[in-house]
Amino acid sequence: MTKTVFITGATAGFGKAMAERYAREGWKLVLTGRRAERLVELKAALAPAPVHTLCFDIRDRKAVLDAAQSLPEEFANIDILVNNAGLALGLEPAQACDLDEWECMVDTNIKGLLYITRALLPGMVERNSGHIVNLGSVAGTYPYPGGNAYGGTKAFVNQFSKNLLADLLGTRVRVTNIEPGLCESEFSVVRFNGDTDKAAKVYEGTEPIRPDDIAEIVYWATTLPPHVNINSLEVMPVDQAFNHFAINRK
Ligand code: NDP
Ligand code: 8X3
Repeated sequence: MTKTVFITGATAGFGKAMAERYAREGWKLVLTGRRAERLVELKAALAPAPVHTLCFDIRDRKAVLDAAQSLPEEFANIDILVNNAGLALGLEPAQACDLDEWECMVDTNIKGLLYITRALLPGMVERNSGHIVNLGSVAGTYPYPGGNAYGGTKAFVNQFSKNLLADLLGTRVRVTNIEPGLCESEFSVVRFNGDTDKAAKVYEGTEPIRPDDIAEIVYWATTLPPHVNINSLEVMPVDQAFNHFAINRK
């Protein structure tokens, strides 16, 4: 039977690359995002793959729950939920951050992820089959200046993923937290509020991960034999590594 993958934030970056990857393998796809025109374009580009699009803001609890309820019968049994929609806003030190931006990251990266997970998880448990893939980040483990609330939201994703596994013991539902490092997508354009020059500088002179790389990793993790669960997977470009502790000297 053809399987169904539900990808949030499929209008750009990782989500779009994952949509293309699963479509190539003949999966049914439910693709979400706020930019309706991009969903229309993506569906056309993926044709003849069976695609159902849902346009909603993941921060809107009612919209999320209504969208999940509205799935047509042929797309209703979700085999994989990829909680990918998310964003970082700003890179200012905490004391200078915009509280609205912090709230937006919490509402999107944490609350939105919770809404759609809560909506689709019961069906997976009932069918005793399913896989939730969360997009965490290296920022959820390793602090860096300006990472503040964004890193905090991704630390939540890490811990929530592991706690889901605790609750799901005894079922065949899998949970994986993918934690990428530097990857070129629209991520930095969003982070710097549309400043494309500033965003391009993040990747200047280096070879970042590409969305296709993440799509390949997610596809691999979700097509392993059903008794195997990748709990978490950190992935960085070869051009990225760790730094030493910072010390303030007087
Ligand atoms: P992009 O900015 O390229 O894509 C983000 C996607 O999320 C878009 O499709 C966007 O759709 C969707 N989205 C954002 N906010 C909302 C919202 N309120 N409601 C619905 N959809 C929303 O970023 P990436 O592909 O790079 O990032 C995907 C995920 O991976 C994020 O969770 C990010 O934190 C994480 N990540 C990214 C890394 C990177 O370096 N790029 C590294 C580590 C993790 P639309 O605007 O149409 O709503
Ligand atoms: C995105 C990676 O290092 O910009 O999650 O926070 S980083």
